[in-house]
Amino acid sequence: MLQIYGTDLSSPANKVRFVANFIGLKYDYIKVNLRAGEQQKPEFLRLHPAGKVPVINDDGFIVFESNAIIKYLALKNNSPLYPKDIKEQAIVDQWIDFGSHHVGLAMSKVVYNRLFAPMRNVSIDEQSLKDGLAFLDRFLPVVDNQLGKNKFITGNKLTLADINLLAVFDPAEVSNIDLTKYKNITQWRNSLRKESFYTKCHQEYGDALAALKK
Ligand SMILES: N[C@@H](CCC(=O)N[C@@H](CS)C(=O)NCC(=O)O)C(=O)O
Repeated sequence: MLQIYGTDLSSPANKVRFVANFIGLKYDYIKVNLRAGEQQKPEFLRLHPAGKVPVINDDGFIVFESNAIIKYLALKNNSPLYPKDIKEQAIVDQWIDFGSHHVGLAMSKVVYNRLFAPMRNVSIDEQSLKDGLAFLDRFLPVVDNQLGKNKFITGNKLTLADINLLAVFDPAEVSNIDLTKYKNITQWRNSLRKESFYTKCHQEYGDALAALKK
């Protein structure tokens, strides 16, 4: 059976579970305790040489990097989440890359400094936080504008580009990032977060954080 290695506070790992749930795949979810350093154990480094989640093991076929994994799962299962037409696929790739390399990178600077650094008693990098917030101010209107044109990010069909961004935005509230001023993002996000592919993982990202603090 498909194995997904992840952890509840990892947006890239949750993204893989959202996609697997959407497609309707059966899988074992194997939690890797990053705080305990399990990702650096030799057996895990055999799956991911840099010791990161997510990784999948699909009957002996190992893949890491969440975007590579979700494309593999969608293609293998003939899912409309990743269209086969090369032009449609290029547009989905375009928004996946924009979502990860621009919005995701900006989010991660803020999330790291406001959520993970305090959790680990590590000092905050004020410049990195400032950069992250400035990039969000620049890129979020682009996403909001795009979502004002269509129901989903690339058109009228849900694709991997939406699920990628949904995962990227997941830690917004717990990191004090106000998305409510972006009306289209908020509407799109609220409706996707009601879907079972999402609620099978959590009601919201804050659940995973609350569970950790228990
Ligand atoms: N670009 C990677 C990001 C993977 C990543 O950074 N994972 C983090 C958790 S969100 C991790 O495993 N960190 C553990 C470590 O670096 O030791 C992806 O999309 O899969």
